[in-house]
Amino acid sequence: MKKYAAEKIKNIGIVSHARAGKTSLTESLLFSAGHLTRLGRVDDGTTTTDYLPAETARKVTISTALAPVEWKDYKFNFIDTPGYSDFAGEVNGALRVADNMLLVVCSVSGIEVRTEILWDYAEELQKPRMIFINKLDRENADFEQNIADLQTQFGNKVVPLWIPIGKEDNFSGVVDIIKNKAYDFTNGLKEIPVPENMKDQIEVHKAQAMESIAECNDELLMKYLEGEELTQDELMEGLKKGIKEACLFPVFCGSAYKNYGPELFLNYIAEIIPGAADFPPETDKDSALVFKSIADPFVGKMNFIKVMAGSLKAGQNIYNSTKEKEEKVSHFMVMRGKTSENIDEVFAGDIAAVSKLQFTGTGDTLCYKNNAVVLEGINFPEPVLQYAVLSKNRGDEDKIASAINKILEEDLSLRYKKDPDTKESIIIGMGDLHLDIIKERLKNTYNLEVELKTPKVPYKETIRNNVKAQGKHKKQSGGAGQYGDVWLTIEPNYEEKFTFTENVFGGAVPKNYFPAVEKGVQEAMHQGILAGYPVINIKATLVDGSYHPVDSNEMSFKMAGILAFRNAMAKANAVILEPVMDVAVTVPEVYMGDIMGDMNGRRGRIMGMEAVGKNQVIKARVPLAEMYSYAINLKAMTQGRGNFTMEFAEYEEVPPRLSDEIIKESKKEEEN
Ligand SMILES: Nc1nc2c(ncn2[C@@H]2O[C@H](COP(=O)(O)OP(=O)(O)O)[C@@H](O)[C@H]2O)c(=O)[nH]1
Ligand SMILES: [Mg+2]
Repeated sequence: MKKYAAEKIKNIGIVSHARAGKTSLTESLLFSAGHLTRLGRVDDGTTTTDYLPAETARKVTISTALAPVEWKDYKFNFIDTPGYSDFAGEVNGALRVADNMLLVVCSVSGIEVRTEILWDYAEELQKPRMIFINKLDRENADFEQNIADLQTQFGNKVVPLWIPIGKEDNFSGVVDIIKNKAYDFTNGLKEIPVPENMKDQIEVHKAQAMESIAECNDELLMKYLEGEELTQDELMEGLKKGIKEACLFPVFCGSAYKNYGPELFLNYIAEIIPGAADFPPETDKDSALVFKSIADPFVGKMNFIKVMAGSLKAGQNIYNSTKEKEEKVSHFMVMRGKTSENIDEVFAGDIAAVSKLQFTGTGDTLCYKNNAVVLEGINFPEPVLQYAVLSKNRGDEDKIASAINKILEEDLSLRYKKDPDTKESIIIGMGDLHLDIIKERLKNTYNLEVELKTPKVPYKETIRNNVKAQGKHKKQSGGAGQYGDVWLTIEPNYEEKFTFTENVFGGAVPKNYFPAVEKGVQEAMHQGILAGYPVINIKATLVDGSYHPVDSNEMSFKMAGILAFRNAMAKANAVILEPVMDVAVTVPEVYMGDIMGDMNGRRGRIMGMEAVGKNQVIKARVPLAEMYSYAINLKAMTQGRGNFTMEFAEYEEVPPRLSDEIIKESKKEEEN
């Protein structure tokens, strides 16, 4: 592939609600530019960018893929992203490096939840964006309704540049309302006369477009307000500037499936969409940001990069400034779906891939050591759906852990940890689809079968009363005897997990046995007497005891400590504690009532709420036991508009009924 200057490179992240047609549109753009000999189909698993086995099997995109298009003397780097919110991290990575966002809207479905969320995200980033209304060939496609909805939702700076000719099955071309030209798509791209019967419709849209364009440009606005017509050149220039400044959002349309529109669309991208050189560089030091990584035993390890300034040349001296490690690069690659072409150097504004790096992961900066810089990384949403990972086959546990650790290298929306209390391996992902795919990958790629189950709650036990009890360990069966005898007081200690002191008079227990007694108490605390959970918040004091000059030893006093603790706990009004979380739920206001009602059902206490932008944030204290399915329930309650965070707050006593249940459950487990 030839070298392109930043002025000729345009990076475009394609995003939408799932199934609006991103992958199909990407395919038809590649096809229209002559990069493909036939137009692949998502449903046949033959597209360029849905190439992973998990993608062709499900017919959905789960991983960002690159689709560079060479058009005239330009290079457009299209980035096809997944639509499901489970893979929002992939989208964030793509939008971190794409100067433009192309939002695809299905004409039949119109604005969907992810359409809104993605728009809001782009708004936050002040990212230039354009809209492609797709599937105009389908029954019930309604372009005018789409425009009305988009303008209601996102404002009158959403400006249709094309108006479709014909509807549904008869959709055949478009009219450019600014240049007043018409095109037919049915037999390749062909210019045709503007249909007479569309003149009124065109006039209405053109008047609106003129007003919107003028509003984004002071000079044009003056002229416009004085009642002068804006010329076509002025409109085009105003449009270009408005798009770059994320003030105007042009709308294009067509049918990816029929390949109606993409070729013309490429011309407009060349003409009016800002290029890599139109934005101020983040740095002046040669550097690139890794925005996606693949770690697959078959593909190998691969990192996708965008060069932010200068250039990076293959060689021994590439420096990962984030990890502070040197990397060897034998060559870079231009990727198109899964096919690649090797190159030696990548220049500012361009996107490429690099394989076999040792230390490098997503979000890292690659540069040169003698002129290093660390670029801003990528914002990944915190995953919230957790399961315990259980191996279906005994003995696979270590292999599962190492396979998941491999996957973690590429997937920054995934967490994996061992729960120190329950000893379970916990995986945390973005949603069921995400974790389902991980599970499938473990099976298909690593031949490891796992089951995902609701994690065990790490309950604890503690006491409510101050008590004193004895523990006596005595054995005299031939040979050397064993003798240890202690009196212990235990009391609740809300500040700390455990403290141990002694208050022994007159050497009733010799000093050198104190540590053994403490050890015994600590050991006994690993398993409470109610249901076997660890005991916390205890202050224990050794107050008295007795010893035997010959038979006493450390072991015996440790045993005495264990017995004393158990005896004491039995009398101390022991209770079961559960972890309670600080939860913050962010939802549009209309869902507030539902969220609060649902929180009651989860034994949650509302702690407060506040308005943040157009959303409400509800803060609540909720037992962890009630939160394991919340990611799924919240999605269902809000159609995916809500999200939440949670972190550990404190341990609280479980209500009596639940306590009985937990105790019963533990007895059952003991019997098994
Ligand atoms: N009729 C029609 N179907 C389309 C069009 N574009 C995509 N599709 C279909 O819509 C479904 C989802 O398309 P896909 O490209 O995977 O959407 P994505 O999830 O946004 O990548 C597939 O079955 C496509 O064949 C279109 O323009 N017209
Ligand atoms: Mg797709």
